[in-house]
Amino acid sequence: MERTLSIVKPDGVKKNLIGEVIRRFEQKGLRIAGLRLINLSQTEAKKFYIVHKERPFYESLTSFMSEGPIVVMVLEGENAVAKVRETMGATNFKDAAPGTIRADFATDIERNVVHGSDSVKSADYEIPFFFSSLDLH
Ligand code: 3AN
Repeated sequence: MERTLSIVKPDGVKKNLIGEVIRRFEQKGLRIAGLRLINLSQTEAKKFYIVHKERPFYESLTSFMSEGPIVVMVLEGENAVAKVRETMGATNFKDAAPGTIRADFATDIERNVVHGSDSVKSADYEIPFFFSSLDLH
């Protein structure tokens, strides 16, 4: 059993895709262990994306992630990290496999609807960033 963090990003929330994203994860057999609708400040977004601090898109990415509400969720199941990444599709929607969330809904490499931890190690940082153990079921 594995846990991973996923986010419906501000563009996904604006496009009314919260339900669609959750439906796709549930269809893969993943269980929701925690779920919240929140607003991130850019300072918090910078902390969350600290691994990207040297990348040229760091400012722009963190500004985007704080432009509107996001849904943060913890998904649980066998191979949860890989299953979420598979369901999301490649970072660049142009490379994303047909039928993935990003292939179907992303419009931009940055505004790509959804986030998912890229490893168990990342999930171990990202889950407690948003959820205390009491919030997880
Ligand atoms: P993923 O979300 O697929 O794991 P990462 O971790 O490489 O991709 O990048 C984190 C986020 O940064 C992406 N989801 C996307 O919003 C943004 N991003 C990644 N690469 C670029 C890029 N070349 N230009 C602009 N934004 C990018």
